[in-house]
Amino acid sequence: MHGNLAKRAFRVVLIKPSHYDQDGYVIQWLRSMLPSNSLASVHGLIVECAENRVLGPDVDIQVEACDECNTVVDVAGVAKRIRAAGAGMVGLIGVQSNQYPRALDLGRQFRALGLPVVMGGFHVSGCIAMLPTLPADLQEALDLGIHLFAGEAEGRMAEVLSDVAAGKAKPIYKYLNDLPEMAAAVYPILPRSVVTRVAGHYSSFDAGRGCPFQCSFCTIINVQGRKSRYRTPDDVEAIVRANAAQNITRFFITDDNFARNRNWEPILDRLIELREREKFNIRLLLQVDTLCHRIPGFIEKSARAGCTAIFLGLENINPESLMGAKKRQNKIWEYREMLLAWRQQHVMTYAGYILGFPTDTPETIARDIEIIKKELPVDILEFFYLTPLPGSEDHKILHTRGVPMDPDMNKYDLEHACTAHPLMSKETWTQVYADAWKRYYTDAHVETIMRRAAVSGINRTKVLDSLTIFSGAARIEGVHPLQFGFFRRKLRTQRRHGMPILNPLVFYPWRAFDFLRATSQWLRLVWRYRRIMARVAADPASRTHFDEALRPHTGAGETDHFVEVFADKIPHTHGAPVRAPAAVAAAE
Ligand code: B12
Ligand code: SF4
Repeated sequence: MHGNLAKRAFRVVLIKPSHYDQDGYVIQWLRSMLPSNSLASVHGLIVECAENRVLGPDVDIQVEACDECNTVVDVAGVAKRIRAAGAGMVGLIGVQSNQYPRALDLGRQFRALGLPVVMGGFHVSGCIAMLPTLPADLQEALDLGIHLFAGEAEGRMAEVLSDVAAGKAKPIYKYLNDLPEMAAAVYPILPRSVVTRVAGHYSSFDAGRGCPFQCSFCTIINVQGRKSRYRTPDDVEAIVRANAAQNITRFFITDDNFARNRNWEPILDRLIELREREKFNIRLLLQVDTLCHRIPGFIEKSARAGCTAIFLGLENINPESLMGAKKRQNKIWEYREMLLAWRQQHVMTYAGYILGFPTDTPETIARDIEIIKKELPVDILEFFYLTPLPGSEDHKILHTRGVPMDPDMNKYDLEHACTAHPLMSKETWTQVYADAWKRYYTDAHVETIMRRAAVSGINRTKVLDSLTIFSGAARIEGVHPLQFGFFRRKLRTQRRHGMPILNPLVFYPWRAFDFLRATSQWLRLVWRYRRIMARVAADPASRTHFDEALRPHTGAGETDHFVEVFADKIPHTHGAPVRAPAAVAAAE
């Protein structure tokens, strides 16, 4: 209808920046492992602006999107396409603190070419929400002429585009106190060409935002709020149908805690209908909390709706650490029951485990990992440093007290020690982190996990592939599995600002050696794990495998051994097992 009117174009190029590895090269893969929901959300918003012709009936808004984790950003090419359109802007999307230095470097290059740049995401929002003054790194962006967007962009994108198009964009857009409703919010959808760069062709959407809990290391509650907001089941169905129309039916639902989404049941019912009646081949990856098994029907319906794996914030098994971080909702005496409930539905479990709570020492961490291996039926354990992420209460407190924190945001990826620990030196903490991966992913424990998968009817190949990636990513590639992908790319010229671009004669031999080293380590790991799987498959005992972690509680008041270890640390809240430490000592 507007075709004849359109005389001008405005090109929006959306880039989700990656971050730098320890050598200063962009962490980038041929295929990344997980999709970016921030990119999908902002893409949806620009498409809405284009459909509504918010820049006038004669202006065609064009949009392109890429995730730098799986796509090389050609800065000159982007500039050329925007110039060819006649006008446009670059959007740096969903920038987390660890991605901020990379985002700034990209912004610097685009600004040098005279292009308008707008940046949003958790670093900008978290800092502006929690800190009394603008930190120096955000000021640096403003000095480069980059516009900052704090808060959520639903309902605000038209204003930003109009301001940029008119050359009147504000230095900072601040919408932190005015969180948009999620009912009827624009759909986060990416074109198939962007989604297929993610291994397994996973896309994503958020069925809700905000979380009612109060963990002190978390930034989410300070940016997206503690009041949960939800999409309607109709909207979720529409998102799934729109993706299915492009042959995409696998989704990472990025709600930090889908179990606390008030609409979880009608949403799952809708997905179950799509799967069972219309034969949509839906697969879901969910993030849930450790109390989700108490919600009647939640786990069963998740599995029926296509959930094959969940991420859990187990965080720690020491109640003292959990209380210290205000993670009061994690009840360690219920962990096993919760994990067994998922196993019963053949769903694989990934649990995050944080190292470096104030009372942690190398000995307690080693002890706790051994306890988990023996007593909790979790499949994948992933380790993180306790990190004062900008936007969290922890960060605000350290900042206010003037406690030194690492000034390099690139390190706020939960894989580095960013501040001092009361009991461990930085070297010890770093060693503890490296040792944790080794300690959990021993061949013997990998075999136990495979046997547990066999007896629980969990897809063994899926478990094996995850074990391979989670065991190897940090040790072989030096990156956390959540940042992992397939076939690492290191571009000589894409190096961190201020670091030298190496001579090709130095770079390529180094890169060839680096590639061969990693490839041979991966091949050896894959071969070893395949042999373990073959052994488990061939052993008839696998079908009847049983160990302590798989033993359900049989009677009231019965607890795991590890709960007894921490008996004197368990707060006497409702439902907690009451046991005197002395009695434990006697029992041992
Ligand atoms: C899904 C997710 C991932 C996915 C995908 C990443 C993504 N952003 O989509 C994966 C698994 C890859 C991931 C990994 C990590 N994540 Co993550 N992740 C999330 C999660 C749960 C949801 C992200 C999301 O979709 N949010 C919804 C979108 C819509 O919100 P948004 O990004 O803020 O975008 C809105 C606005 O900011 C704004 N906006 C954003 N960009 C732009 C750009 C422009 C131009 C404009 C105008 C507006 C705008 O508009 C958007 C729509 O409203 C968040 C928590 C959360 N609730 O957000 C953590 C979160 C973003 N992740 C976090 C972290 C720390 C990580 C990791 C570093 C740690 C780890 N090991 O897990 C890794 C490393 C990632 C990497 N280097 O690539 C932190 C970041 C905190 C911080 N200060 O940096 C968060 C906040 C969780 C937390 N622990 O506090 N993550
Ligand atoms: S449960 Fe997760 S999302 Fe909620 S406050 Fe704690 S860390 Fe944040």
